[in-house]
Amino acid sequence: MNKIFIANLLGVALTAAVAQAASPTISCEIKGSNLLISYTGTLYQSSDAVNWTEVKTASSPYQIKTTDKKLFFCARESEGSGESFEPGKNAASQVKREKLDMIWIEPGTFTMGSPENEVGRAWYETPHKVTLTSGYWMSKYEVTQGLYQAVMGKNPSDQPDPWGDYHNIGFNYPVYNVSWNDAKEFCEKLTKILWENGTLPEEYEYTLPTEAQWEYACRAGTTTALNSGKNLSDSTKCPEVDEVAWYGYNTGEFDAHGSWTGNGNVSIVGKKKPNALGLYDMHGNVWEWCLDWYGAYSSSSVTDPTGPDKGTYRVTRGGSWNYDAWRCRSAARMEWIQNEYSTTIGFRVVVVPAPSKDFRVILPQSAAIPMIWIKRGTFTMGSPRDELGRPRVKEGSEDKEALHEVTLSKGFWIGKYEITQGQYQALMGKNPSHIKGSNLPVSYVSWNDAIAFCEKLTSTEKSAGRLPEGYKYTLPTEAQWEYACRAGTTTALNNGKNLTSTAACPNLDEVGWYYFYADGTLNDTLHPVGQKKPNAWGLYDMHGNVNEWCLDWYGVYSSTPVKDPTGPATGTERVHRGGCYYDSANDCRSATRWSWTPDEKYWGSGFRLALTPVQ
Ligand SMILES: [Ca+2]
Ligand SMILES: [Ca+2]
Repeated sequence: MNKIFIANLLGVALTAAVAQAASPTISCEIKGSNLLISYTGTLYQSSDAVNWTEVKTASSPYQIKTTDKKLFFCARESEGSGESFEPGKNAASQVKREKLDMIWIEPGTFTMGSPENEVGRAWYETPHKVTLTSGYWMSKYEVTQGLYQAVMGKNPSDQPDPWGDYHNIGFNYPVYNVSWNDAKEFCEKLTKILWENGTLPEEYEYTLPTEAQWEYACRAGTTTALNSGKNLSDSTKCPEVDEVAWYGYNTGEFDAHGSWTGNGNVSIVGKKKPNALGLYDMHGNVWEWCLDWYGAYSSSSVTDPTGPDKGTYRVTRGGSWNYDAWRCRSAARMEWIQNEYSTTIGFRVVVVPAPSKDFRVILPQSAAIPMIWIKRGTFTMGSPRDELGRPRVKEGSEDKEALHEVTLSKGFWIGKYEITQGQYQALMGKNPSHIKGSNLPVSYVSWNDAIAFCEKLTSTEKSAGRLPEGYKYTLPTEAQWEYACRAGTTTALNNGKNLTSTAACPNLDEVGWYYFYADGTLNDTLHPVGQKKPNAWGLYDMHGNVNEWCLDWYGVYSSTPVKDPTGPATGTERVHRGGCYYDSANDCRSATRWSWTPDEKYWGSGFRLALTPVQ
């Protein structure tokens, strides 16, 4: 695994609000493999949004390759260093490509909390063994004002504290005046931008570190009060803390009674000694929001702790520029209300696997409907002309399964199984199926019946507060159905195989219930869902068992690429997919299309649920 995670932000175009007429301007444009930067004033560049150098040879428009390592640009009226770039004031910034250095943290076990004899410790730092089973990436620096501005388009540090005092403003200072909610919003927006650019895999996300991830990364193997391997010689003013942190006694002063006398301030990130992993300012400068609710530690060993399920306060770590030495120790903890903000709190980010988006809808009588998340993507819908079992195309007539490229621009959820009779009974209070069994797929339902089920589920889940605004339960579109069925395959069947026969076919027998059993005898019944092999995305019975209603009216396919197709606006028959228990092999292929009028029903008509954004 790469030790350094590099995030390239392509096409993020955010211009700082220019407050004064004299302020410089900057804009970027990608032309082919070049990045064109037009600006007024002096141009500066940076590879990490922290260390800046003037581009002395540049004149506007300045052209570089998009692969150039210097990826962060700003323009300023005259010469200056990074700390004097004030977002929205004397400097304008635009980020076309941004590189954010993230440091890889190996999984491992450590002792969280502090030993009884540690100078400056607090009673609630109970030492206990913590194992982190997964590695993660952590940002080298606290999130800077420049980075926050680039992502959020504003700089909250440009505001006075409750006493009317301003603190340091500049690209390279850590962002402050951000609540836990603001920090989470930043992570979500950064994740979304990178997902949309395709530069962050959808399985990963930016978020805040858990408290355990924070302390483990901070310690970098040390067991002392500080990540330099040293302990505190004094709990207030302390030379060992001064080596690694901006804190009360090197940014301002406390008087002899321990009262803060003011004059302190945040400092530029990365100026104190880093820890063994290369992380800066884990001690001091700004407190850093962690993901967890604040709670008492376990005294026994724990694995991948995430804090209490709920709480009143969120955790911050590391101390800050206006606190005593003891507050800046690796084990020191502090709690704040999550919408509170202060000039002393900022954050840093981690990249972790995104939580699984799969979930279960729980119906009354404990009938759960497992739903699988299907990522957006592009696939070829239809079947090649030489696929065994496909309808032959007569000269001048419609090719029912014409190959064409389909892009689904949004992910969606789809049922892992066909809707069962138990689930149908639990929600609708009846069971229309001709062969009964709670684990059998519901059959003998019309398109109208299936839609009624979806509408009732949407309304009950919405009133229970379990369905986010803007989403509804529905049937998959025909394109969503085939995309989910194929799960990346281009063959007649979703196990990557083609048919060997249009009637009895051992390849189909692996993945679906159809008219022939493996021994050649005839199948005349429904089978419990989930007994055949699932496809690569974990979906069962896409081939056979019951035929599955789709949302669309039946229509002729486009011959050109299409995005998010939903079928014709009107029609007489609705699409049905996958074939059923009494169909032949050729009728159960991934590309096979069926259609029936919306009020028709028969022994093999069932459906599968989808959850999608309301169009
Ligand atoms: Ca810090
Ligand atoms: Ca089926």
